[in-house]
Amino acid sequence: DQYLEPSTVETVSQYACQRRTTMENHNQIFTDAFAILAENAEFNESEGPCLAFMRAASLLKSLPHAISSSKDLEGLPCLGDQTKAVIEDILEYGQCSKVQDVLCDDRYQTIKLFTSVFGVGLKTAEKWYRKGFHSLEEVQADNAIHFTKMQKAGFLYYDDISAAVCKAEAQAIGQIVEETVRLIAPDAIVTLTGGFRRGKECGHDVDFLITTPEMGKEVWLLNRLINRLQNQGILLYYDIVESTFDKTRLPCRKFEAMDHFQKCFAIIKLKKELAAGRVQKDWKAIRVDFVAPPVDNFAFALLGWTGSRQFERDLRRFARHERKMLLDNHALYDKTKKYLKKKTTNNYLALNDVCSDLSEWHYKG
Ligand code: DCP
Ligand code: MG
Repeated sequence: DQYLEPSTVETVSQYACQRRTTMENHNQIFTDAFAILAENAEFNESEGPCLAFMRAASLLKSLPHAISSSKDLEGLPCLGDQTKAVIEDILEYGQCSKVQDVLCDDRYQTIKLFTSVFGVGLKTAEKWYRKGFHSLEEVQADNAIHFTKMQKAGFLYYDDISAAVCKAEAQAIGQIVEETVRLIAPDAIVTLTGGFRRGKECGHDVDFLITTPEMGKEVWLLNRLINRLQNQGILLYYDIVESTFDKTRLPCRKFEAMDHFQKCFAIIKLKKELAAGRVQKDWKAIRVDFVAPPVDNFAFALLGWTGSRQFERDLRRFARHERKMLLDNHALYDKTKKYLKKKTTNNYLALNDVCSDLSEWHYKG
C-alpha cells in the first residue's frame, strides 16, 4: 500500500517550454481557427486577446490526441472562456462563426494582403487601407507613395517570396551559405536555425546564425559574405543592420524586443530544376536572414532564434517567474546575483549549464 498508483492524468504545463510538442498536430482544425483569430487581434492591436489565442493554439498543438468533446478540455491550462467557446463551436458545427466573420472581413483581408509584402508592417498596411486601397496593384499604381528599398524588393519578388520555402530549398541555401562562409573563414560556425531547426517542412524564410570561434572576428563575416554572394550574382536584395550590442545593458522584459546582434535581411536567387519543355524562369527568390552574434553569446542567440515565438515567450516567462532569472538572446541573468551567467570560453558549455538547470525544457515544433 505504500506505493501509490501513478496518476493516469498527467498535468499539462502552462509553459510551452515544458510541454513536449511534436510536429504532429492532432488539433489542426482548432489551431488554424486560433491562428486566424490571433492574427486578426494583432491587426487590431489587441495584445491581450492575440496572446490568449496564440497560447491556446500552442497548448492544443502539444496534446497527444484530438479534442473530441468539451470534456477533454477539463483541467487544461491556457484556455479561457473565449477560446473554449471557439472550440465548442467547432465541435458542434464544424466551424466557428467568429472565425468565418474574420475571414470575410474587408479590413482583415486587406491588411493580411498588404502585410504579406516584405517590408510592409502593420502601420504601413493601415495607411494604405485608409487610402481605400484593396489590391497590391492599386497600391503600386499610386505615385504619391514612396516605397522603401525593402518594399520595392518585396513587390518585385512577391510571388516567389510569398510561396513557402521547402526543406530541400532551405538545405540548398544552407549549402551555398556554408561553402561561401568557408572561403572567408574556414573555422566559422554556420547554423541553420528558425523553423527548419525545429524540423518544420516549410517556412517563410531561412534563418542562419554565423560566428567565428575567435571573439571579435565575427564582425567582418556578414559584409564579406554579402560581397561574395553578390559576386556570385545570386544576391537579389540585402539590408545589413549593424550591431548595437552593449554588454552593460540589462535584458529586456518584453520578448518582442529585438536582440542587438549584427544581422542581414536578404533575398537570394536559388537555381531550380525546370519541368521539361516549360518556359519559365529557372530560379526562385528566397528570403534569408543572417545573424552574427559574438561567439560568447552564440548559445543564447541560437536558443532565441530557434523559436517558436510562443516557445521563446514562455521560456522567458518561465525563467522570470519560476527561476527569478531573466533570459534574452544574449544571456541568462540571475536577478538575485546581479550577474549574468558566467562567461565561458566554450559557449556550448554555457548553454549546457542552463539546460541542466532546467532539464525539463523541450523544443516546441
Ligand atoms: N526571433 C526572435 N526575435 C525576433 C524575431 C525572431 O527571437 N525579433 C526568433 C523566434 C523565431 C525565430 O527567431 O521563431 C525565427 O524567426 P522567423 O520569423 O523566421 O520564424 P520561424 O523560422 O519560426 O518561422 P517561419 O517558418 O515562418 O520562418
Ligand atoms: Mg524562419
